[in-house]
Amino acid sequence: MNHINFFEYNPNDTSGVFFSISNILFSKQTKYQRIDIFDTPEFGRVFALDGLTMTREMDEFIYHEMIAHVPMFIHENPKKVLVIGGGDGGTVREVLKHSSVEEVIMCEIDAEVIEAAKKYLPLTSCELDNPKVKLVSEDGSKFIKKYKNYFDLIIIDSTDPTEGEGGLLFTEDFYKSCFEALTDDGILSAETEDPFIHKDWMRDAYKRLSNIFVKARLYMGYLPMYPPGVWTWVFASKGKDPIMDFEPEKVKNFDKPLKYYNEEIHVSCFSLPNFIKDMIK
Ligand code: AAT
Repeated sequence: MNHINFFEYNPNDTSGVFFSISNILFSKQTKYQRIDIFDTPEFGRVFALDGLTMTREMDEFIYHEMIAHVPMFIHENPKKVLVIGGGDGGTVREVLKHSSVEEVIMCEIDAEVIEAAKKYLPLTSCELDNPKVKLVSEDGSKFIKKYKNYFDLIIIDSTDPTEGEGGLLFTEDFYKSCFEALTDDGILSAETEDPFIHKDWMRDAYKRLSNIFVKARLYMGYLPMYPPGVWTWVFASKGKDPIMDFEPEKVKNFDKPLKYYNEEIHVSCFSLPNFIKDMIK
């Protein structure tokens, strides 16, 4: 038995998960948060912020494919993409699978996350040195205000909104700035938490996005790395519909490998169970 364990507490501090650590690679308290990167016997390499799993090798592909490809396949020709947060690079990796993309800006508040990812998380950070990528270390809620009518796609890959800087990426004012930074056929996707332990945040994020955007649809996926194993995102646009404007052939003919997302998941992820429909009514 391995006695060096990682305990991850849910927000109420009365439940959580644990797993063994086989090797610690990096630990540091930065200006913004505590970063830990370590290997585990079961889940591969884990990247945690303030004691919460952000990504792990075994199943990060689910999160990153769902946040990126659902909106990417609806936009006809996404050229300019902004990723807010997402410092491990997983979302940028997925965005760059689309050959139409000319420029990706990743605005990650904590430069030390980017640095650590480049060094210790090669599987997610593999495209961060791509010449199409521009890395910015700024608060996304301030950075976004510099742009009007510029991005085809904005992806909000942020930490939980409970406290600290992460909260800035869940306000209606921030979503409004995103709307203004998008072109007329622009699309946004955002991570919007889970329907159990963060259900109020999920509902609020969805409602706020619905107030600002012409269309907003919540979608769902299975995600073992975040308790309780199911996760949601929101697709929001100035008109494009994630089902009516979907062309399954584009996904079928896609020339890059995808491990979770496919043309059937694209449609089915928008089918919500009754308890979630009730929550966001
Ligand atoms: N794909 C990585 C998964 C993450 S990491 C989210 C990132 O958002 C963190 O690196 C954090 O430093 C960054 N971040 C937080 N606030 C801001 C901000 N205001 N501006 C820019 N970047 C920010 C997210 C996983 C979801 C967690 C689910 N439990």
